[in-house]
Amino acid sequence: MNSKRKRIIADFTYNPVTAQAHANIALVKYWGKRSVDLNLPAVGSISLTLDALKTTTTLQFDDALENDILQLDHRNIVGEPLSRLSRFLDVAAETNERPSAKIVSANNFPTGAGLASSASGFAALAVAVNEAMNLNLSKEELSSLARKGSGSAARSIYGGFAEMKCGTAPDDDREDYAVHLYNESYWDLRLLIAVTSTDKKEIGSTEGMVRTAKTSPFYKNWVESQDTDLKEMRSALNAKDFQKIGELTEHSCFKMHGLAMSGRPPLLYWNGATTEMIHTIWNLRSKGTAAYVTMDAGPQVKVLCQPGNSELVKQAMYSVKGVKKIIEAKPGPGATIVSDDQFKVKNS
Ligand code: 2P0
Repeated sequence: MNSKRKRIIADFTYNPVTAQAHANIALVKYWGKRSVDLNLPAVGSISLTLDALKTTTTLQFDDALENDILQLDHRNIVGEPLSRLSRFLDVAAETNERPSAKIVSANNFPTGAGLASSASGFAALAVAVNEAMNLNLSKEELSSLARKGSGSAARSIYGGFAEMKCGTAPDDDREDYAVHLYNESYWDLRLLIAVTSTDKKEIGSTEGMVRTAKTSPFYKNWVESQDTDLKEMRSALNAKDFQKIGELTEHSCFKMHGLAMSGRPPLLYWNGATTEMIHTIWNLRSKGTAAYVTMDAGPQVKVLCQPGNSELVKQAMYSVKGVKKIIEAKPGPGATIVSDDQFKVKNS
C-alpha cells in the first residue's frame, strides 16, 4: 500500500447503499494484538473466504436521525455493539461530526458464536462506508479500514485466499492490511462447519486475546513462531499440497487454543461435542480420509476436506451427539456492493 497516508475526505451520499461480504476461516490463526486501541494484530494470518456464511448490510446516512440506529437480524440493537459501529463510522469519516446513519444488517448464520460474524460484518460495512462516503479506497485501503472494525474482517475483503500482514510499531498501522493470495476459483475445497451451539460466547475475541497476551507464559513464543507457519502455508497453497495445508491448519488451531488455555484464568472455547468431533475426524483420517479440523473462538468445528470426500466426512460428523447442523462451504467471493435489483432490504 502507498506508504503515504491518504487523507480521507468523506463526501456523504444519502441514498441507501447495500454491501455483502462473506466470513472467512483462518488456516493460520490471528490471536493477539500489538495495540488494542488501534486494533493492530500481533501476528499475520492466512484465510479462506467462505461462500456459505454471508452478511448483507444496508447503510444510509440521514440528517433527520438524532443517533445511529442498528438493526441486526431484524432486531434493534443498542449499547456496546451499536457504539462499536458508531466509532467505526467516526473513524472512517475521520470525524464524529457526521450525519447519523441507519444500518440494517443480516447474517445467514448464527451471530457471535464463533462463526466469524464480525469478519463478514465489518467487511460488508467497510465496503458500504466506502461507497456511502465516496472514499474511493483501494482494496488494501478497504482492508485496512475493515481491520479497524475487526481484525479478521480485513481478510474478508477478498475472495478465496488472503493473507493479513502485520507491522511492528504499536502506533503505526501502515503495514496492517490483508493482501490477496488466490481467488475463489483457484482450488475447489470444502469446509464443513459443525454447529454445536448457537449461544453467544461468554468471552469475546478481543477480551480473550488481551487476557492471553497478559497471562500466557507461551505468548512470546506464539508471536515469534508465526512467521514460520505463514511461510509454510504460503508455500503449501502455492503447491496445492492438501495434506500439508491440513496439517498446518490443525497445527495453528491447536497452537492458538493451547495458548488460550494456558492463560489465567484459562480460556476454553470448546464444549463436549467439539472434543468428540475432533476425535471423530482423527479416527476417519486414520482410516485414510484426508480431513482436518479447525476451531475459532467458539465451540464450532470446521473440517477441511476435498470435494470428493465431503459426503463421507459429513456422515461421520452427523454421528457426533450435540451437532445441531452442518453447513457446507466452498471458497467464496470478496466483499462487494450489491445493487438494489440484486437485493431489496426492508429499510423502514
Ligand atoms: C482468526 N479469530 O484468525 C482468529 C482465530 C478467532 C480465532 O480473528 O478483536 O473478531 O475484532 O480484531 O477478528 C476473531 O477475532 O477480533 C479472530 P477483533 P476478531 O480468525
